[in-house]
Formats: sequence, C-alpha cells, structure tokens
Amino acid sequence: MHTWLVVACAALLATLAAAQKPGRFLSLPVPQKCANRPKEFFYRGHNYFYSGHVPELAKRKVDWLDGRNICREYCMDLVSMETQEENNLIFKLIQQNDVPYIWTSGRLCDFKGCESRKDLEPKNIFGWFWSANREKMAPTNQIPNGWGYNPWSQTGHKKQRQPDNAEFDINGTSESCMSVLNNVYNDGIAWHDVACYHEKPVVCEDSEELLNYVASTNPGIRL
Ligand SMILES: *[C@@H]1O[C@H](CO)[C@@H](O)[C@H](O)[C@H]1NC(C)=O
Ligand SMILES: [Ca+2]
Repeated sequence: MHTWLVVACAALLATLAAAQKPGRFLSLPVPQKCANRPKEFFYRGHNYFYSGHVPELAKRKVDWLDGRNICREYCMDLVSMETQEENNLIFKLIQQNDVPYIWTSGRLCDFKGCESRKDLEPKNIFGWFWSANREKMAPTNQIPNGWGYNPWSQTGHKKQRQPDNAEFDINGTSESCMSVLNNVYNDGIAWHDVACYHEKPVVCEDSEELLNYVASTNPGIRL
C-alpha cells in the first residue's frame, strides 16, 4: 500500500509528463461546483454523471487530463470500475444512451516513478491502476477476482486482445489511458487502452479525497 502511494505522488507528475502541452496540472476542486455537482445516479456512497447529460458539458469532448479536471472541479474524478457491479452500471449507462465511448480514470503506470517497480512488469499486464484512488487493477490477462468476465476487449486495431498499445506501433504514441468503447471494433462494450490525447466525453464519480478536502476547508458547506 505504501509503495503504491509513492506511485500515487508520481501520478500527479505523470500527468505532466504524459501531456503533450507543457505546464498542464491537475485542477483543484471548486467548492461551489462541488456543492452543486451533477448527480445522475448514486451507487455505494458515490454520485456519478455522464458529461453528455449535463447541458454545459454536453458538447464537450476532451483529452484524458482535461477529463479528469472537468470532474475534479466538481470534487469528482473520472470513473473507476473496481467491481463487476459498478462496471455493469457504467456499461448499462453506455448501452442505454448509445454513448460511443468514455474516458475512465484507468491509467498505465509508464511515467516517472514507475521505472523501478518490478511488480508492475510486464506493464501491459500488471501496470494498470485507477488514478482516481490509485488502486491497482487486476492483471489485464485475467478475469478479476469476483468477476464473471474479463472487461478488456478481446480485439482491437491489431485484432489482438487489449491492452495492445496499438497506436505505439503506428507512430510511437503510447496508449496509456483507459477508455470504454461501445462496439468500435465490433466487440460490444469493452475496455481499451487508448492514447491519452484522444477527445472523448467523460463519466465522473465522487472523489472522497476531494469531497473531504473541500468539506474540511469550507465549514458548513453542504456537499
Ligand atoms: C498517430 O496516428 C494516429 C492515428 O492515425 C493519429 O490520429 C495521430 O495524430 C498520430 N500521432 C502522431 C504524433 O503522429
Ligand atoms: Ca488499444
């Protein structure tokens, strides 16, 4: 757990290293926005929303870091699906609303601070985590504990199972961010590694860390 936290700090730097444009940072929460954040559905103590259902965000498609920052201003972060039940809710949202794709908080640990982590090798199997809470993901080639299926797609650009880092083979751009794609490769709704610069709508999920921070620094605020 503690070693993972080291990576956690590095994750903040990582977003910088990974960004094409220099000087990009994670946004701080905006108390007023946190108090009035969109709440589309509620599951196990967390609120969620799809950006396509929020009038002021409905037309926006953003890269992965901007996606995190849209959510973070609301005391949320990109969605993390640690359980099959939660994943099913997100898949249902995508299916019922015909959403083509979304960003999640899934991220490959391929930035500064990750090099020395032998436990994350090989990266395509052991190197993925949820950046919203820094929880490690199950090995990508296995059905996660407690799940009935492997959420990573069995196919993609190279007709290989995901993650396949396909864009790296095309032009050297790593597929370091995790998206849920809706049948883009005739593969149903499934997880894919995708280059972080692509622009997509987002699903945001409450961040306990940011909500606690805003609650403790704004006495009396109702979140
Ligand atoms: C890499 O290839 C993709 C897909 O063709 C393209 O959209 C992207 O702009 C390319 N990136 C670079 C750095 O050339
Ligand atoms: Ca891929």
